[in-house]
Parts: sequence; structure tokens; C-alpha cells
Amino acid sequence: MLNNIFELEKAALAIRKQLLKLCTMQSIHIGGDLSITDIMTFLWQYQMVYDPANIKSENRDRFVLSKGHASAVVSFNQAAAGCFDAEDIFREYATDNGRFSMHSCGLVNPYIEVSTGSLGHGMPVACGIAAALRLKGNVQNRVYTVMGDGEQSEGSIWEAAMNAAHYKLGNLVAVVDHNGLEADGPLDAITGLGDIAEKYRAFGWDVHEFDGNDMNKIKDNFDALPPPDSQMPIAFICHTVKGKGVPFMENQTNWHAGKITESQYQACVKLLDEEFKRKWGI
Ligand SMILES: Cc1ncc(C[n+]2csc(CCOP(=O)(O)OP(=O)(O)O)c2C)c(N)n1
Repeated sequence: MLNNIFELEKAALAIRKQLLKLCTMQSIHIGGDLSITDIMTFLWQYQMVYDPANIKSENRDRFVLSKGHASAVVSFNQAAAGCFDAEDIFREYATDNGRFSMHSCGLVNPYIEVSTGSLGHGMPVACGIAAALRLKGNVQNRVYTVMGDGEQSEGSIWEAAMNAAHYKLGNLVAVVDHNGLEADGPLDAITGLGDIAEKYRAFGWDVHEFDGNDMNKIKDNFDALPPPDSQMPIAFICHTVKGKGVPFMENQTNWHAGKITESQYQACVKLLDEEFKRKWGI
């Protein structure tokens, strides 16, 4: 477990570079991978309780990537945690018998709790898992799910939101990656969310809104979570930048998914390294 901001940001930097390297080999959902890299690094390298060597242990926190197209950032985080080798991802990604692909598939990869990719399904399943933990008397573990903001258009999200409050699922933490873009354009031009925090509040959730690309803010909010046996589901509305860290990708609909050249990759790595060194004065 990484326990300070420097180490967590260093880990997030390494994962951004791995995502970009994969992006030279395959088209991946790079924009939405990069927007949640900080949150995902925090979850997998600090927050969640799990044992990479015993991933199905009953006393684990559960993670469901509801925006299943951002599977690569989960895989690289799991590799960083020791679940498997990062080289496995580069070798197997999008191959016929590979464990890793553009969407999360639990049939071929035991480290995936729930197969996702069809938007609007991960969150309801996460609610079901949270309810099941309660029924089994588990008062120590949480269920974390990460959704897209475009994904909020799916009606099933709101059925689940209503259900989670009704069943007092305080062991459920739902993150909304509020990056303002979908696959085809700006959220506000497709289906605007209005005040998304107020909507979750109206559904009976404990809601917190913060910058999801700021590791300090992420840590402050997760550290302040009430215990898993509390009674209100928690929504983290995280303001993020799609393509975060790579200037030509940031806030660009075109970089929802795509591939880059080797020279673009080298330029990105140089830039990311420089920015990290500048920030930390090293
Ligand atoms: C049910 C369903 N409809 C459409 C799609 C195609 N699709 C994949 S990603 C995406 C955009 C989702 O936007 P958002 O949730 O904001 O994701 P992000 O921008 O964070 O990548 C769409 C429409 C899908 N995967 N599932």
C-alpha cells in the first residue's frame, strides 16, 4: 500500500505512461482512462482492502467499473498491485484468448469482479453486491463503483440510486467521473446533468464533490468516509479532465478512444515526466 501523496502521484504517473504505451499498440479508451487514473490509483494502491494473492477472499472490498470501457486503467493498477505482470497486458491485450481487452471481462480474468462495457449495468450490480454483503452480515467491507457522467443518462443508474438509499447501503461508494464529455461530444449537448450532486442528494445519498485529478482532495474525501456499516450510500462527484495529463488529448471528444504513434508516445512521456518533476521540485 502506498501511503503518501508523492508515492501515489508517482504511481499514477507510471500508470499514465503504461496507458500511453498500450495506446501505441492498440486503440484504447484513452480519454476516459486518463480522467480516472488518479482515482483508480488511489483506490487500488491505497484505499481498497484486498489480497492480490487471494482475490476472491470473502473479506475483500469489491470494485465494479461501471464505465467498463476504461478497463485498461484497472488492469494496469492491478498489475502495479501484484495481481499479474504488466507485460501480460501488453502481450495479451485484445488478442483472441487474452485476459485484457477494451472492456472488463470477468469470464477470462478472475480479477474482474463484474463484466462491464454496456453502460448503466455496473452500478446496479454494485448495489446488489452491497446488499448481499449486508445480508451476509459483512460489516467491514465496501463496494466501490466508478461511473461515467454520460452513463448517468441510463435509467438503470437511477433505479439503482433509489434502491441503494432505500436499503441504506452505506457500504456503497459510487464515483461519478464528471469529465463533461461523452463519446460523441460534450455532455451538455447530448443530455445535460444539471446539478448532479443535488440529484443524488434528492435520492437520499451522502454526496461530496471534489477535483478528481487532485490526489490530496481524493485522499481527504476517501479518508473521511463513514464506516462501512453506516446507513447512507455515498456519491463522490469527481470533476475531472478527459485525457488528463496529455495536452493534445485534454477535453477533446476525438480522444475518447484512439491510437498514438511512437513519437507521440515519447513526447507524452517527456512531458509527463517534466510536469511531475516541476511539481515536486526534483
Ligand atoms: C448501453 C451503452 N450505450 C452506448 C455505449 C457506447 N459508449 C461507450 S463509451 C460511451 C460514452 C460514455 O460517456 P461517459 O460515461 O461520460 O464516459 P467517459 O467520457 O468518461 O469515457 C458510449 C456512449 C455503451 N458502451 N453502452
